[in-house]
This record gives sequence, C-alpha cells and structure tokens, in this order.
Amino acid sequence: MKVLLVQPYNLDYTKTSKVPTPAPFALICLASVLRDNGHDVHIFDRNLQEASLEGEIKKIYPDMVGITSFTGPMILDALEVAKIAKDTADAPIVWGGVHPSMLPIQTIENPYVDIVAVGEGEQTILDLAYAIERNKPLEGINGILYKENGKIHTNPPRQFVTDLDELPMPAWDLIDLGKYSSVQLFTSRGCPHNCAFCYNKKFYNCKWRGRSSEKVIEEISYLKSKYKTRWFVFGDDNFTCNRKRLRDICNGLIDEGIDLYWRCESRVDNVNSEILGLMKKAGCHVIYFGVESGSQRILDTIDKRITTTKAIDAINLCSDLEIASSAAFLIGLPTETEEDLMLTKRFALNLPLWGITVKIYVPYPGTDLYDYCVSSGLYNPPQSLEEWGRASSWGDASINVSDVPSDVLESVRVEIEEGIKNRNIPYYFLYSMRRLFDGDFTSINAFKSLFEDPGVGDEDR
Ligand code: B12
Repeated sequence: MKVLLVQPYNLDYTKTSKVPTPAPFALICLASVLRDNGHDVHIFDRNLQEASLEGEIKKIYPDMVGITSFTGPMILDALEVAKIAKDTADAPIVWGGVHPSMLPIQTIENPYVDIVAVGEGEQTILDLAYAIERNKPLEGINGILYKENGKIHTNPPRQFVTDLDELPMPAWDLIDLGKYSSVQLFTSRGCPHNCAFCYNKKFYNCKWRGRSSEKVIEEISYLKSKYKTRWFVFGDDNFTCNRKRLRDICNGLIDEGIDLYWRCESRVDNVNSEILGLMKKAGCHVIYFGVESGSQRILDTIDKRITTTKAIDAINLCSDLEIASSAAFLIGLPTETEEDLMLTKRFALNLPLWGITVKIYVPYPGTDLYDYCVSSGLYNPPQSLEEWGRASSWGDASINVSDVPSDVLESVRVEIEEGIKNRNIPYYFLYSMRRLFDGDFTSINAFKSLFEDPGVGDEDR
C-alpha cells in the first residue's frame, strides 16, 4: 500500500527559516521496514520547503499518512499537515513520536488524529499497514490508540524491539541527505539513567539497547562511500553507555582504516583517559556532555547522579587530549535560586569548553520533573494538542518554574553562552574552513547554520 510519512517544520514554526536541519531520522527508520515489506513509501519533509504537501498528496493518494512530532512548536505544523491530509486524502492519519507517546489520550482526542502510535514505531506501523490494506480491525495491534465510531480505544503497549540489529538500515536513499545540516545517525536507543527532566525514563523505561559494532560500521561505511562525507554525528542519547561496544566501534573504525571525524553525546561519568584516547584515535573530535548545572544541590535535585568535580575532570581530560568538548546546561530548574544560577555561571565560564548550550528549563510531559512542577502548582500545562503547539515558551523564560526572575535567567543565559562562544569564534571559523576544504558536502549547510541561526548552530558545536 502507499504510505506518506511527513516531517513537520522542526525549527521555526513561522516557516521563515531557511537553515538546513537534521534529517528526519524516525521517518527513514519507519520507511525502511515498510519498504522491506513491499509497501510504497514516500517521505515529505516540510523543512525543505520545496513542494506543496497538497500537491504531493494529490500525486500519491496515500492509503495512510504518518506524522511525527515531539513536544514543541512542531505540533503546530504537524496539525497543519494533518488538516491538509484530511482535506486532500481519504486515508487514516497516524501520529507518532515523543509527544504523542507521552500524552496519547490528549493527542487522540484531537479531530485531526485517527491513530496514535505509542513508543517505538517500526512494528506498529507495519501492523497498521497490514490491517488497513486488508480492511481488518485495529484491535489486535499493540501500542496504538484509535478512534472508531467516535469512541477511543486503547490497545496494550508495544514491547521494545529486543535486538536492534534485526531492524533494517534506515532508508537513507529516500531522502536527499545533501540538503541537511549533518549526517546524524542513531546507533542505540535509551539510557539507563534517571534524569528527572528527560523523556527517556518513560519512553524507554531506562533501558539502553545498542546496535552491534559490526552493524554500526556497516552503516557508516555505506554512508561514507555513498555520500562521500567524513563528518558524522552520533545523535544517540548516550553513545558511550556500553564501554565494550564503544571500544569495538572505535577499534573497528581504526582497524578498517575508516577515516572519519565524529561527534557524540556522553555523560561525564562515562569517560576516562583510556577510552577518550581510543575515541580520539578513531576520529572523535567533539563530545557533547550533559553537565546541566554548576550547583551540586541542583544536580542532586534533578537526579543527575554526577558531581561538579566529575564534570571538571572529564572536560579537562578532553582538553588535555585535544578533543573539543561541548556542554549542555539547564537553568531555571525548580527550587533554583540566584545563588545556584551564579554558581552555574562561574562554573561554566571557567571550563575549557569549545561549545555550550544553555537552555531555560521547560517541563516536558512524561518526566518526573514535569509531574513535580504540575503537582506543586509551579506549572499549569496546556490541556490539548493544539494548546501544546501554541504554548509560546520553548526556553524563552515565559515559563519559569524557578525562584529566579525571568529577566535574570535570560540575561545570565546569554552571558554564559556568549562568554564561551565569543572566545571560540576563531576556532569555529577554522573548524568550518577545515570542513569546507575537506570537501564535505554538509559543510556549506553547517557553515550557514553557524552564522544564520544560533539555535541551529548549537547543533554543530
Ligand atoms: C534530532 C533532534 C532534534 C532536531 C529535529 C530532528 C527532526 N526529526 O526533525 C532539532 C535540533 C530541530 C530538535 C529540536 C527540538 N527538540 Co529535539 N531531539 C532530537 C533527538 C536528538 C533525535 C530525534 C530522533 O531522530 N530520534 C531517533 C528516532 C528513531 O526516535 P523517535 O523520533 O522517537 O522515533 C521513534 C518513535 O518515536 C516512533 N515514531 C516517531 N515518529 C513516528 C511517526 C509515526 C507515524 C509512527 C507510527 C511512529 C513514530 O518510531 C520511531 C522509531 O522507533 C531527540 C532525542 C532522541 N534520542 O530521540 C531530541 C528530542 C526529541 N528533542 C526534544 C526537544 C525538547 C526539542 C526542542 C523542544 C528543544 C528546544 N527547547 O528547542 C526542539 C523542538 C522543535 C520544535 N520545533 O518543536 C526532546 C523531546 C521531548 C518531548 N517530550 O517531546 C527530545 C526527546 C530530547 C530530550 N532528551 O528531551 N530536536
């Protein structure tokens, strides 16, 4: 059957941004299993702003439309996509991704949603395609909510894929990779930690699963030879989680002479000089650490289970080994005072960092901290899918659950980011030049994002 998968605008929901974004990874994962099972799959990315969705739907006349979304303004465009699809095609509209998974009932209640897929989507979308193609009832399909004759049905949950190696390689060939900001791939899912602000606990049940090093290397070799790029990003929530797999990937890259530059995300308590040395040898040039705060009290409050000393050690180690490190900080957390904020400011500005993102905390549904903010009256959450899309604050301090005034949060946020970024401008420039001279096809896109939209540039630091 014909399936259309749509990626809504993910950066600038006013649709004025022309900056390239990361590729729609969830959609190429879903497309791959569908295609392997004989379905005719089309991907439409609204961020590329190339064709009209309506025109595309009229060209294909899909039998099912899938939309992905996480919490954020992306929901607004996802709703617009669903409206266009409803008006143009006579096909069920399936919503999946982190937001629908966290708030499935509120999502299915929206008139522009026929089916909600909760959690991992590969098997669910396959089962849906099978049932819809044959006009079979949806009641036996795990992991969905659906409407029938105006009534909402909730099916039992979908189990996780136990062995990620059983999934086919994402359908990279269905997108034009050259139009995106980076070659970002995901080699594992989940994280065993418990951070109170993160989606992982509810979404992945604190379970980490990784593809084998062989599969990872196979995918990298494919991408490297097909797209002639040496610059990769491992977008995994916790790429360094399993030390054995990490070593195998690094040794595999070194032994097979796969000459790459790559970035990854890690925790400060996952690294030591031995593993960092190996990572560096295998081409790791930037590590992005979740440091979150310079106040130990706040780190303990959010159940981060790291110490500020550990963060200093990890970042210094990177600096000694000439691996660039970037850090993510959250300010404006519940119970945070101006004193905590000043600790964070001093702490961050004293670290030998190459990049930094400082975000003002927003309570995302499905997290422990969100539950705390709602139950203690600190946060009055939107009550419908539409309201979630319209909620104006995604880190601009109009939602503030801390004890620090919003204007102070915003000015300190800028001070910290500018402090780190200004001292590194010459390095960013040299880095971008190096990529340009290396002939990397994403370098022009990455270069653009660096200067045109600081929010997107973050992704590259
Ligand atoms: C890359 C990325 C981005 C990219 C966008 C990428 C894109 N696809 O367009 C950029 C940088 C733009 C971005 C922006 C933001 N992001 Co972001 N991002 C990610 C990241 C790192 C990877 C997403 C991904 O590709 N995952 C891999 C795929 C395979 O997983 P998946 O998306 O969950 O898909 C699976 C299932 O959900 C399901 N599924 C997904 N879609 C569909 C659709 C159908 C039809 C079906 C059946 C199933 C299905 O099947 C898939 C395969 O199993 C995630 C973290 C993560 N690891 O997921 C955060 C994450 C999704 N982002 C998050 C957030 C908060 C944001 C921002 C709000 C940040 C901010 N303050 O600005 C913005 C919001 C943008 C907006 N306009 O609304 C949160 C979302 C939390 C939540 N409750 O939704 C996450 C989970 C990070 C986190 N740890 O909290 N992000």
